Amino acid sequence: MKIAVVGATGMVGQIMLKVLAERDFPITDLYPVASERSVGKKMEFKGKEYEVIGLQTAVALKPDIALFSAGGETSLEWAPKFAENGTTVIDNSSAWRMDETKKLVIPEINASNLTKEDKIIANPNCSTIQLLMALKPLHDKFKIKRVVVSTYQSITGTGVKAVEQLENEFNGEKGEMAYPYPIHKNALPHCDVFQDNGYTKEEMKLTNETKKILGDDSVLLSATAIRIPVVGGHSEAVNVEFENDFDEAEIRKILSQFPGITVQDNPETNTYPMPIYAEGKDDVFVGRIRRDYSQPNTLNMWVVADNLRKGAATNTVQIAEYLIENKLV
Ligand code: 2RA
Repeated sequence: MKIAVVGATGMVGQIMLKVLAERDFPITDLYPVASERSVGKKMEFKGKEYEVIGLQTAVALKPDIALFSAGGETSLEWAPKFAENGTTVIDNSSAWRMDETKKLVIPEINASNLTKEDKIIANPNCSTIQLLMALKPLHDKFKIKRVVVSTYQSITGTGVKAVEQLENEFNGEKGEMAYPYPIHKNALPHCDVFQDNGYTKEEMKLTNETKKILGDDSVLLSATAIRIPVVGGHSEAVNVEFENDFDEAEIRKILSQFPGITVQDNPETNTYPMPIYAEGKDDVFVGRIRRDYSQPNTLNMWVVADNLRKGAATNTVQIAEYLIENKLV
């Protein structure tokens, strides 16, 4: 397979290359693609040296699949150019997620909807992916009525500048600010930009993408997205009300049996998911599973995942693997 990685020099792009190598993805030709200022840079992949190329050059090479993590503007302009040239694009930006002609895919949930005609496929937002991995199997069994979720998001979701801001603040040094306030010893109720309705774009992504992936506009969701000074992954406190009552043991069994989920849940041994241990792994970790006794048919749980892996790079690569396995490219 001829594979382009667009945004290859970025944080997610680098993790995509790492995941491609780890999973021994069937690559005959690799095209690391980045902005003009990075063209000509050298990078190593599986012991071989590659030169970064520009977008126009990459389109002309007609890769079979292009894995994008280069921001919404680049995706809006260049994904169609790749697609018109026969390349299947899997995009990590928010550019195509709510486009009704594009599919929003978590392989364990809805990859079976994909066809050869899907030439631009959207990867959901990181906080959506881990949430839906936990919600989907429960929705199928108990029908979700309403979700209230608070996220505790890693600074790696913002990018390198945020990681550098935390390091500088930890070391008592001045530096460029990724956030309007210090992040060291702090929590910012502010991920992405505020909308007119008082919610941030990050919070509305959870609301809108959840409905699209479940294919059910009746599902209600209210989110608060918080940035905290951790690097290993995103954590989410999830309160979910079902149309129907449930049995806790059955909840655990359903989650344990869902591919890509690991249940870590035993208060007697202080067993629960934490970002420090989720980092570098591809599973979504679920714990603190307990009935919400304040209202009927309602459950609390805690969901943690590496936002750069299952939340972005690994989910993208898994979609590409599905396309190959099902001869859709
Ligand atoms: C964040 N989910 O964490 C967003 C973008 N990666 O900032």
